[in-house]
Amino acid sequence: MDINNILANLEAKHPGEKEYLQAVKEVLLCVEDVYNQHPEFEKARIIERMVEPDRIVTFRVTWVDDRGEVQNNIGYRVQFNNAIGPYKGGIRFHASVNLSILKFLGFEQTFKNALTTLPMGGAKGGSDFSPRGKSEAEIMRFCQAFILGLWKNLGPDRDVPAGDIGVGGREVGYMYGMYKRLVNEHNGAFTGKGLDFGGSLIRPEATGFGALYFVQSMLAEKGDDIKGKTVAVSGFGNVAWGATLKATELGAKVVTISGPDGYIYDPEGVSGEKIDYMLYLRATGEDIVAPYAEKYPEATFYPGRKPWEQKVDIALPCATQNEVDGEDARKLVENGVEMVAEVSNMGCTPEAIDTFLQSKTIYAPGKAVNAGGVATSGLEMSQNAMHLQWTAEEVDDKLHQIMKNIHTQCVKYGKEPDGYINYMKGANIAGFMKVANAMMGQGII
Ligand code: 2IT
Repeated sequence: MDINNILANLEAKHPGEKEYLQAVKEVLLCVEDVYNQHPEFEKARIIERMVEPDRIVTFRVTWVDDRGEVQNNIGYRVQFNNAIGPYKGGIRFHASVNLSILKFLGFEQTFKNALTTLPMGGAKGGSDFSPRGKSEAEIMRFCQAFILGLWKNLGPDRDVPAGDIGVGGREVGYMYGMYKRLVNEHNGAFTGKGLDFGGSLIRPEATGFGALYFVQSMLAEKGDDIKGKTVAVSGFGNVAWGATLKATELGAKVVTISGPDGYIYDPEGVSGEKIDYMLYLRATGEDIVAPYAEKYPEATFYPGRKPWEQKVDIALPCATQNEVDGEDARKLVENGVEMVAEVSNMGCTPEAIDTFLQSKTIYAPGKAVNAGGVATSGLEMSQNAMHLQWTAEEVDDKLHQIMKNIHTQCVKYGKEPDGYINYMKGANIAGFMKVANAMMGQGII
């Protein structure tokens, strides 16, 4: 495989799609060696077929705001790859959403979903709609208008969306409600639904819980334990909440959370009612964390800064892509961070990852660490298909097993001769091999 040639061709076809090209480059660099050991892959042009989405749906979303004014947004669904199962992946509502971001997310999702071992292909969707400051009624009307543009492409065996940034249980409920009305079927074509209409127990917690199970495995691999560790978390949404909840339950101390306005340092730890307060902060819809330091005076608010300047044992980026850059990584390493587990998708820039790998700091990528979210979505699909509901313990046990298994796959493909585990390489190779083999088995299509 000539990586430079493939990337140059992609760049010429999709100029300026920097997040997408970044995600593709990372995977290609990791799988180059195994790919070259399989001439049949090259013959079938597996890489060229895998880096291009199967299909992209783009649509106008028109809705009326509370002042009676007509608003227009763009909606997208990137159906990336369905070699392993129906298209599956979240919907993101954020002002920054564009095709490059959704293509990178759909590409990553394909390998992540393969790692879960459940039958799910990869997809991602969303809109440049910003939920910040919108009323409940505006959110509902937007969700309904979004589904009007997308519903024909969805279905439990076709494409199953869920939440992501800006889309939680409330938005999934509104979207699924409109979808159900249009197809006249209660078929579970969304995951992350409310518990009263087909949702799975533990799905809200799953991304954060799964991430901490993965961190436990990483620590156990080096004969260590999470008890007493200090943890820096970024973000304050659903993922940061679940991670903080489980880290605290396991005996670690989470000392930071963050928002677009800056970060909070709480030396006493974000625990107990403070974890619930994150949910309250999120529900205000203002997208700021500053009020935490007013409510809890032991905490300090650092406006416009990121938590990676604090000395901690474990760093858990839980906010968004490229939130840890080279300089942040250098600060973390200088302060002796023991491990960095990305819970956000592609949370670290390539420069940050290089800094971790060169200093032999343990680093694991989002597609492994955060796979518990979509894995539990897969479990929700199973429950819907069987028309039953598992207990929280059943779902949590399965999630635990899945995360352990992903860790084992990463070690299998990522262990280097000196014993250092390159989790990025391990996750990318394991995910790639499964997707490649599934595509090979289904012919040239
Ligand atoms: O990035 C992700 O894996 C998600 N936003 C969850 C996707 C899903 O289908 O549950």
